[in-house]
Amino acid sequence: AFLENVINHPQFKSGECITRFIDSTPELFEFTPRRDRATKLLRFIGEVVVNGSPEMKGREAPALPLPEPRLPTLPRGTPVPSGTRDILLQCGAAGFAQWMKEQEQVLLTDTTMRDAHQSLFATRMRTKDLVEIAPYYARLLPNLLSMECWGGATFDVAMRFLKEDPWDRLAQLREAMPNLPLQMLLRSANAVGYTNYADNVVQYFVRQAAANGIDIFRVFDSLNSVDNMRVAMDAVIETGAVCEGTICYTGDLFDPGRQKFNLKYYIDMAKALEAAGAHVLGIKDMAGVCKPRAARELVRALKQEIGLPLHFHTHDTSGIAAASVLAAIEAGCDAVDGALDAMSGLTSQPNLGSIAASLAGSERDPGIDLGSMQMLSDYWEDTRRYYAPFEAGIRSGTADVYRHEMPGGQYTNLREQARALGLASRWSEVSQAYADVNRMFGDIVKVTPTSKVVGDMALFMVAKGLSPAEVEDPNTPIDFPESVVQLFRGELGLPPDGWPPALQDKILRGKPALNERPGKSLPAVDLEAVRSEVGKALERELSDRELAAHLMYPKVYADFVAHQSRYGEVSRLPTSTFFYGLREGEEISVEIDRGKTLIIRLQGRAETSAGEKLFYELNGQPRTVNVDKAG
Ligand code: 3PY
Ligand code: ZN
Repeated sequence: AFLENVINHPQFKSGECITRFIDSTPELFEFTPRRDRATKLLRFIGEVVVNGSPEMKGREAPALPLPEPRLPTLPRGTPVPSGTRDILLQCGAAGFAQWMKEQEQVLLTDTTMRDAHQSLFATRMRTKDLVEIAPYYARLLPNLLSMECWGGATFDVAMRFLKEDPWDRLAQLREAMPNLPLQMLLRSANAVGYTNYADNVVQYFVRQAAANGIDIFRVFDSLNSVDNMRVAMDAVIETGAVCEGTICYTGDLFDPGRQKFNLKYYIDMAKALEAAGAHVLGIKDMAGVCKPRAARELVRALKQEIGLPLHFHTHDTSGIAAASVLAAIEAGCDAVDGALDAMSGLTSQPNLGSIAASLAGSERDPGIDLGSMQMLSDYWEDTRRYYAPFEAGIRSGTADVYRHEMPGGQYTNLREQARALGLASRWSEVSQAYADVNRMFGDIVKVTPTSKVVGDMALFMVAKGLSPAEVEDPNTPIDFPESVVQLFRGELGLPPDGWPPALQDKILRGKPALNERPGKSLPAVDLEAVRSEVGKALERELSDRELAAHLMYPKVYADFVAHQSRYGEVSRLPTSTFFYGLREGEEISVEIDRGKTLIIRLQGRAETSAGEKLFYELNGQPRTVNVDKAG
């Protein structure tokens, strides 16, 4: 089969040098799938060694080698104890919510596997690093309310940058933590994307997520429109999973000059979510602007007005978020979010270990073992070092967050975008522009994806030197960014009080705007037609999960599939190899399947006319790979 492949190959027929031809033509080896998989990975590693990871452009690698992350020590064969998920499986979603309300101790959600790395290092944590520690969570912290580990930006980033399958991540985490509820963040009609999808696409996505292991869906809308949340919420409830209907907190409850987001606003929204069938009420303070006094008052009022358990989420951008969490707990909040020590603080969640320690011995003592939390945090401390190039470099909390109100997950990204546009030294102008844009847009909720539009407009204004007065002046012509036009057309939904009419007229220039939720007019997608069309293009049958990935991100998904077919399952590589390649003499083991391991060693490198020849040892056998230098 090999010879036949060689003889018939067009490059061979054209007379290209045979060794180079074989090295650079891995499709010849397709008759042995295992060897082929190894070849693809060797090629990927070679590309990173010679040309660097595209992910690392403009970033500085840490000093290598880094120490192996410390894993907790547990006696061999420690069984998985029963945990919170067993309660959910026994009682169902409504019974679980009732159980939450009846607990005297405060319940804790660990966000380390989702929001913490999304907010600290651009969502770059790889599946391998999550799955490695997951079995220890199952054994050490079985009483956590949940592990937030999926959704938000992770779906996109997994495929786009990490070249791994987000569904595979979910499956592996599900298997490793059978006793813990897995929680995801769902952007209502935007699902895990940045735009509203057709209703049946949202429903299909929710069904796949539930079928593949999500127990708790935190559903929010980026304009706090309950109308826009209904389709997603109904779909979640139908699967039997827990629906955490969520209000996004913004503004300042106690600012007399800012009455739009007052107590009544939040209570009305909470009542609407309760009426819509939510099992739990989420309070999502995505920017970390809910001051302690506001948290106390909000929780007290919501506890009085609605019957759902409350789950409080905030970010530590200001540096005092733990005070808000403790205030919420004192006021009777049933559950709170935090990240383990080494992944907490700054734009991430406040420190879960410290929150637990400060409550120890009190009425609301979460009853979580502090030593176990410390061991898990040690792992994160070491693992975080591998992602140092993606960190934002901020070193302290900032009270400026009360002015700009940027979500924790956006703050560092926007700073990076500003830097890329040469505006790094003008950050305080960007943050002022962000606040100005919010005011011009009518004072809106800013969270993915509306926060992205506000950020686009703020950068646009600073880059072009535009003042708010010029933006609002009907006689100053402005070519608004496309995302702003889409927002004002209503493509992300409608704020409950509509858009400021004069600015909307200026932006839309007479083009029509939607006056109801986008899903109402988006035609249903013929899912089976799409499945067969995409399957044809990829020359294989599309699974339900693959179809869902395509529906969210057609182009990103197609690029991911192309990457996989050229380079194989790169998610199996150690993180150091994935980002930084191999050093000469370095050896790694890569489990490509359960029980099937490749031992890869880079023996040496030699220059060639086009690039480099890499000499590997693969399971003790010599292998060479030629890599062209990137142009
Ligand atoms: C997301 O939508 O990804 C968020 O984290 C919003 O806070
Ligand atoms: Zn968050």
